[in-house]
Amino acid sequence: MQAWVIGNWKQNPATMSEVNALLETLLATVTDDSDRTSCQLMVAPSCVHLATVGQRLQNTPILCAAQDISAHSDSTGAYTGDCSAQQVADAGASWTIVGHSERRQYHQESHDALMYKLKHAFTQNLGVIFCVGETQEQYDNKQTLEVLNDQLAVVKDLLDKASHLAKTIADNLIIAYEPVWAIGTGKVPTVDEVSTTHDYIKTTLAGFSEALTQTRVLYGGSVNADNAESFAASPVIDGALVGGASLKAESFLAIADAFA
Ligand code: G2H
Repeated sequence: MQAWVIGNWKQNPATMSEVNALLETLLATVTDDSDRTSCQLMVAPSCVHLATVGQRLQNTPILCAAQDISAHSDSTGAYTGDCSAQQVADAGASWTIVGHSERRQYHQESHDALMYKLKHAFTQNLGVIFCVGETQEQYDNKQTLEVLNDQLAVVKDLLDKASHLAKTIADNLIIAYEPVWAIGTGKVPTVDEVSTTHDYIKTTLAGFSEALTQTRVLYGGSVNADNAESFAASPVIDGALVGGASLKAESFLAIADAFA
């Protein structure tokens, strides 16, 4: 299975000129070196940078994703501060992240809100990188699988409620397993721990629908140029969702090389 390496830029960089510099360095390297494209690359800029990045990446080997979409409507409406699936797709995104733990933590995103985000994304033909993962406390209490089960139930509920979207979901869903305690901390689980968790996610999805057996499961949480190779060696780690290390072209591309 082709690995996918996705840069989640979060609320970075600070300026449009830094965004352009990062983008041009990535594009110059990727288009000069066709080997780099054996791994699918994607970046998720902040919403204010999305249209510029999305337009620049049209017809290049790098895909563009939004970091989030509105739960309230897939198109337009009186939802101040929100951006809809239709709007981000029009701006050049073909994917969106949904359910990142920072959204869950700082914006109290509920099970239903996440389900509607998934539904709106798929309705507008956006792929979804759906993030799941346990907190430090849940990890310490050995509740990881239980937590993942609850979080993945969003996908099951959507399948039950919108069976007409089943094929779209199967073709356009990626799961990113991101233990909250590993995000931006430099702490990482062992490759064996991640592999066991990914096996569990894959089995759970296959239990929802046979069509989900091929769903990619990425690892995220303090992935960097030094540890990427160890994660890439696992046959059940299908790529990486990268935060801090995606803000420098050199480290992002080194991670991509590890998965290529
Ligand atoms: C986890 C990850 C990207 P970082 O949030 O989604 O960030 O690699 O900085 O831990």
